[in-house]
Amino acid sequence: SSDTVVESKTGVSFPSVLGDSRKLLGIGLRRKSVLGLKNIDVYAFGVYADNGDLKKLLSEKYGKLSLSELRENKEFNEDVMEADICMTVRLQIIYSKLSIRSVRSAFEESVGTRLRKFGGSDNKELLQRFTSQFKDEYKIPRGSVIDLSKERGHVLRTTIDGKEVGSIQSKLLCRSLLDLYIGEDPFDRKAKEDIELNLASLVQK
Ligand code: DAO
Ligand code: DAO
Ligand code: DAO
Repeated sequence: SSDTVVESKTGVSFPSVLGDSRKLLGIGLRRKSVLGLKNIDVYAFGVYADNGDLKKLLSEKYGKLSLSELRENKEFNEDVMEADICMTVRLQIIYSKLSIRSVRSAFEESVGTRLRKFGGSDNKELLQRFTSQFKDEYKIPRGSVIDLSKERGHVLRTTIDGKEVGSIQSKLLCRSLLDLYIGEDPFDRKAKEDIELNLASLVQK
């Protein structure tokens, strides 16, 4: 239907709006190579941002640039990741054998790299605080929906199948998380391009 968007490779569908005002900007796939032998599809993701926040916080600075100027503007992307914009990254799990242990180690690798990059070397404790929250009793079978929602004031709220599992106020964590999807070395380049194009058209006046 017109109010969902389907990821073509996996058939997973995403609503085009979450809540009242978070708009879907792009969808993609998180893959991981195992032992250098094969790639597994771990989850499909959709990135959403609050339309009103985008306009309120970024239109004044960027609203008069053309689409192509915006897409080449590195500062625009930085501002999207740094500003106090409500956003959600929705993950829909595809890989059926996901253990908490592999979530923890993937997190240390992907998010950990960014925490060090943006926050300096002193973030071992922060990282451990996050991963220790991944309780071994959580179950994340194929089909699980994990929402990583950035709320007002850089609060990251995590839900699994609609049930809240935790919430952390950390600008550094929010920035690091968004970097996985729209930063310099994203999981899915095509998704990042789509997201940037949609962001640009939403802030245009
Ligand atoms: O079983 O060793 C293995 C491969 C599993 C790879 C898991 C990657 C996990 C990615 C993070 C998922 C976050 C919900
Ligand atoms: O894909 O490498 C990655 C990291 C994605 C962020 C994963 C966060 C998972 C939080 C929920 C875990 C609950 C057990
Ligand atoms: O410290 O209040 C707390 C509980 C935090 C729970 C954290 C859950 C998982 C956070 C995932 C971050 C994904 C980037």
